[in-house]
Amino acid sequence: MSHSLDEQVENICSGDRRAVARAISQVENGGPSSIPLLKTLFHKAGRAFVIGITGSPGAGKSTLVEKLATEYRRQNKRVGIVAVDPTSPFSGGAILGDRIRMQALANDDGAYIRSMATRGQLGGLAPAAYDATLILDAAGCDVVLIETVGVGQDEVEIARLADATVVMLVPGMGDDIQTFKAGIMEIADLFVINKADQPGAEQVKNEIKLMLSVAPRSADWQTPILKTVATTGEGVCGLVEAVESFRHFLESHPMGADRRRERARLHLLALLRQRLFERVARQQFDKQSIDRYVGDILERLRDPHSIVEEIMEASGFRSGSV
Ligand SMILES: Nc1nc2c(ncn2[C@@H]2O[C@H](COP(=O)(O)OP(=O)(O)OP(=O)(O)O)[C@@H](O)[C@H]2O)c(=O)[nH]1
Ligand SMILES: [Mg+2]
Repeated sequence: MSHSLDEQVENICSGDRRAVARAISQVENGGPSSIPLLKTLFHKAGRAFVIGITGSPGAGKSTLVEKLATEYRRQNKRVGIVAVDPTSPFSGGAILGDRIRMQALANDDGAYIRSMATRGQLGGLAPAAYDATLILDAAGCDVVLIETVGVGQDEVEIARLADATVVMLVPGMGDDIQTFKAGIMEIADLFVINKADQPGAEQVKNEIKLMLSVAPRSADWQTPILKTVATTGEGVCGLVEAVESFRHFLESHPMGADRRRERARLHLLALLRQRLFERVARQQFDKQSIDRYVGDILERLRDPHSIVEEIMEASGFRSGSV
């Protein structure tokens, strides 16, 4: 290990917030320099409990995350927060809002707050969020909270990184629950109905109950449905307790080990996919050559399979080997 890497790892593991922030930027930018760092940090991590919090835009995720983090800090736990916002063109503003809201945590040495809004990165957001979580874990965070807007595939993938996934709904969502059902509802370990100070919370609860009764998951874990008012902190302690119960459940139930295995498998496959693609892309791809290939396909001069084989061969893969 080089001297500077040694030092960087030491600073991260001692919980130095600037070192942590720099390391996350480094992996977010995705350069090859982050790989030796991630290799080393892997052996320093593995303790943090990762909680994914997902819900529709404006559901109150950031407000709740801040209250959760404050409660964990009260219990003297070190907390990392990763807010992932791949969709919003206004994320700059939202993140600024979060910063102001999270002022108390921003001045707390036991709390680490990070937003990620990178789009179009080769590896996608899920691997970047995974790496950020690894860094926070190595930095000594007991809990890492990942906030995502629950709208797309990215979020489902990020939810798979978490030990516990909290899906947040709000009163008056109506048809949204139907849309949510498609991908996000299935991944909930806990449901939270936030903005319970507004009318209709009980109705949402009944809709979730109905949904759970027709699509039961693990027979051993009763998915709780909790109500919160994130702005006042009402219900937050109950949520922390419910998450703690789920954590105990995972420790003693095969589901816990299954999830860890599945997560390691998905991450390994994602990395392999990314590295293979990078290898080919670095050597063979620029926009012009892609456009040329696409033109050939459109004019039916060549079929895409032959083109892929040609690209792979030119990248050093023997023909027929893949
Ligand atoms: N009445 C009420 N308002 C709330 C509650 N929780 C959050 N809000 C308000 O809802 C708005 C959105 O809250 P955020 O925490 O930014 O929501 P978010 O889900 O993080 O939003 P995005 O990250 O932009 O998707 C803010 O004005 C909050 O003050 C609640 O329990 N009750
Ligand atoms: Mg937010």
